[in-house]
Amino acid sequence: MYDPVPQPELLAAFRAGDPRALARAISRCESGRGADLIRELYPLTGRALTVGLTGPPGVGKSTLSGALVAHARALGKTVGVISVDPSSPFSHGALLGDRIRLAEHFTDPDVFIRSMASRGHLGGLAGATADAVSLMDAFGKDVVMIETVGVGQSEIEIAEVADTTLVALQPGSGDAVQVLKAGVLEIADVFVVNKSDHPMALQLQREIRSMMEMLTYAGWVPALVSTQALEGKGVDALWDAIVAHDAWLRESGALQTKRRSAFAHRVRQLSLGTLEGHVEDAIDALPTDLDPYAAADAVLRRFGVAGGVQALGNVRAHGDVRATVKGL
Ligand SMILES: Nc1nc2c(ncn2[C@@H]2O[C@H](COP(=O)(O)OP(=O)(O)OP(=O)(O)O)[C@@H](O)[C@H]2O)c(=O)[nH]1
Ligand SMILES: [Mg+2]
Repeated sequence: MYDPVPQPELLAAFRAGDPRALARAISRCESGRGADLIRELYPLTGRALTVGLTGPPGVGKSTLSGALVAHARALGKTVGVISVDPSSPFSHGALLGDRIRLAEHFTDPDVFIRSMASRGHLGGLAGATADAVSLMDAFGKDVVMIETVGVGQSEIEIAEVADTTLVALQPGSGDAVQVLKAGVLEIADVFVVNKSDHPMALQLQREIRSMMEMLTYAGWVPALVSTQALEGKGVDALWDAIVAHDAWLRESGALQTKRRSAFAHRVRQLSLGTLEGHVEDAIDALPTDLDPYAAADAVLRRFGVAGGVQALGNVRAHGDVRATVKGL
């Protein structure tokens, strides 16, 4: 996409609070040309309350987002909403649905809503989405919410993007079991039982409590809130739980640790994403007569990894491949 606005003009408009500049900045990051913008604006980040909201399809995430936006606006806070669609960049149905559910906020200049696809960007969810969060934060939004559909990696990754992660579940759907399977239990700072008007709502609450009993929590114990997003019921309690978690993060010092880990995750995703491309190129260029280890050595030598595959082998023996990745 041709984007004719030069960087200095874009930055000036961004700093002047022009929402079109924010939109354009996000697009630039989405198309992989955002490094210079992020470099300029990164010092302005770190102030927003960032809230990730994940859960299975149809649980009511967008309705909840809408209700939370209304709540935050009533408190005088400016809000950014990022709706991530991990399935496909062309899922207009979902976007249309979100448009309807968030419709009342589209005309509010203090609410900025953006849908984006998580696939096809350098760094995955943590790449494009984290850039968008940074931009909304730098733009001065008090609250930034990120909605992702809970299918696989993206719902786990949201915990690396947001300070506070909400996991929404709905009664009568076997959601609790799904959550256990997918490893989502560990990322929830707040469990939201939405559709509390459903007859199985209490049952789901009990299931979540007994799942939580299987874990030992060192610091924060996840809050459990039930909501009826359509009616806005329980949204005040949900907001209070978000604020309580944020306060705990700040008071306990966990915020710093969490942000450092989020930063590392982002850098790792960006560099590994780039490296992967280079590795593919190097593999394409290999002679055909090498065994796999010699070939990998040749590839690794191109990136200056002393010791080649042997280095990885040593670490693998210690059962920690990640350490090698970190040590690269
Ligand atoms: N009964 C009941 N229905 C609700 C409630 N909250 C949301 N819904 C309905 O549930 C359906 C799905 O809501 P969405 O907000 O689109 O759910 P979502 O999780 O964003 O869905 P995807 O983005 O497609 O994964 C809609 O028809 C909502 O009207 C609630 O508290 N009670
Ligand atoms: Mg939705």
